[in-house]
Amino acid sequence: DLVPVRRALLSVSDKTGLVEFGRFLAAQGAEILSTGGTARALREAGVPVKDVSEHTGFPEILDGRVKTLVPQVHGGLLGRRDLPEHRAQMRAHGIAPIDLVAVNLYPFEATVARGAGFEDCIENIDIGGPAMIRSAAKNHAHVAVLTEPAQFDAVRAEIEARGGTTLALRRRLAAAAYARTAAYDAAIAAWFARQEGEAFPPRLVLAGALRQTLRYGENPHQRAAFYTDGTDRPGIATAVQVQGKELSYNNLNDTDAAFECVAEFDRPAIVIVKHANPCGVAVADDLAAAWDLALRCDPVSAFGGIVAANRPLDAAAAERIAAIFTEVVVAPDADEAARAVFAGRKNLRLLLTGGLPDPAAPGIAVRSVAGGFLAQSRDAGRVTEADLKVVTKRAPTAAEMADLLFAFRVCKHVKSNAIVYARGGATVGIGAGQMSRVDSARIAAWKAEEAAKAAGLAEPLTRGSVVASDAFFPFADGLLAAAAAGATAVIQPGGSIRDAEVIEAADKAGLAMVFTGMRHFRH
Ligand code: 93A
Repeated sequence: DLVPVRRALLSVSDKTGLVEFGRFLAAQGAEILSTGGTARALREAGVPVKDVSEHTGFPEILDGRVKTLVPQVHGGLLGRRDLPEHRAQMRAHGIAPIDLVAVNLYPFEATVARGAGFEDCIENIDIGGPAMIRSAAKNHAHVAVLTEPAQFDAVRAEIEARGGTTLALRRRLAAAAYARTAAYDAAIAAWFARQEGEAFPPRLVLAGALRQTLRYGENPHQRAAFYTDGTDRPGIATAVQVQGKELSYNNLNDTDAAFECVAEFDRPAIVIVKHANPCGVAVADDLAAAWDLALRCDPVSAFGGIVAANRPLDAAAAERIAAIFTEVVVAPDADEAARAVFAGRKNLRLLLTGGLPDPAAPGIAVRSVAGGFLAQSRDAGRVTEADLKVVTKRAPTAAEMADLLFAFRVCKHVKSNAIVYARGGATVGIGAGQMSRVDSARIAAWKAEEAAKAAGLAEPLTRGSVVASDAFFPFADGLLAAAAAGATAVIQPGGSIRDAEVIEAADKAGLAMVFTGMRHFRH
């Protein structure tokens, strides 16, 4: 299965390593065919090369749009050397076999990334290159195909050692080749969809680039990897890990949950996450104060948690955070003093992202189901005071109103059924992921009682709090459970057929209640 390289076709936009590789092939006695710019670069370096147009007897035409899209090239790549019939046809049509192809494509992705105009992007869609890559990869039984400069060395080493390419190497290269053309077309499709003004492409376009292979997935028997989507949206995908152990799948998932939540707030904010749910969220005048308030909500769960901040970390905040066992800290940045504090906690993973995710940014959320994918636009919904409708006799006070909006924004990041109690810019009880809304309300209140006992408080912090519900209360029971826990005001989407009943119960209990008209389910 060894294929010596008698004829090679080199056609590369990125000319890195080209001359060295070409010189090596020429020294092996290979005939080198090349397209315009590649041939020029080789010739200038003194590497013997033949223009593809000379080889095929057909000139490069249409501004280079047709350079290699000819039977002499594709026949030379696709013809089976093991079939006498193929060999006879190739001879009859003057088609010479090509044993190795090195192609890297017009830089479409880079052209888009530098903000080039429509026409420029279109011209940078490579047609001939992917065609050659796909032909050669299909015929990997006889042809080696290289798609990036990083592969030159391995191929060269094998030819030096064995006098040709092995089938095993050619198959590996073919797999990489199809991954490259698939990603290339996905990038083009995603760009086209954006040109058409679609925030949400009708067909799912995954143009992911591998960012990191992970040791395992949610559990040790699952394999996992982390891909970026090419949007460069600040967040986990742009994070630089400053210190600490390797990040796991669960770390990344939890860190994203914390960071996307903390980005919702304008004031200095801290979010602590466990198992993808916030267990403490607070805003305050500075991060250290926000940390103290966030931790108070559920200090037991916060142990071993993930902490996100929406401001560069300073020493005061870092010292507070480092005082308890924390798995990951993520923030836009950290000053020298804060970094020095974390440096003393060797196992703590510190991630700095250079920015915050934009909660209002369009994007796609994907999950898999048996045999398919579910895709939806991100939940970019944000309720403001202007959206609220007061439905009770009593309207919320200004202080209640601020906490209501805060609590509802937290709710968006808590798994449904979500109930969030808040007071003074901090969560004081969070009920997540229950199948019954009234259970979420009770669990949140019970956790607040436990936290109060542990802290030696006379009464739970839910006394005099407000409460947010991610979806409407289907019955009055959940609302009454919140009132029993001491909530004085309620925020919820409304829209239940029993709204009238729920409003009446709120009025009877002296609660103020507002409807958002927007639901924030999250599963
Ligand atoms: O314009 S193309 O789509 N048509 C072609 O026939 C063709 N053949 C090679 N692009 C084509 N290529 C691409 O040209 C290669 O993929 C490579 O990126 C580039 C190399 O051009 P040059 O050698 O002139 O720099």
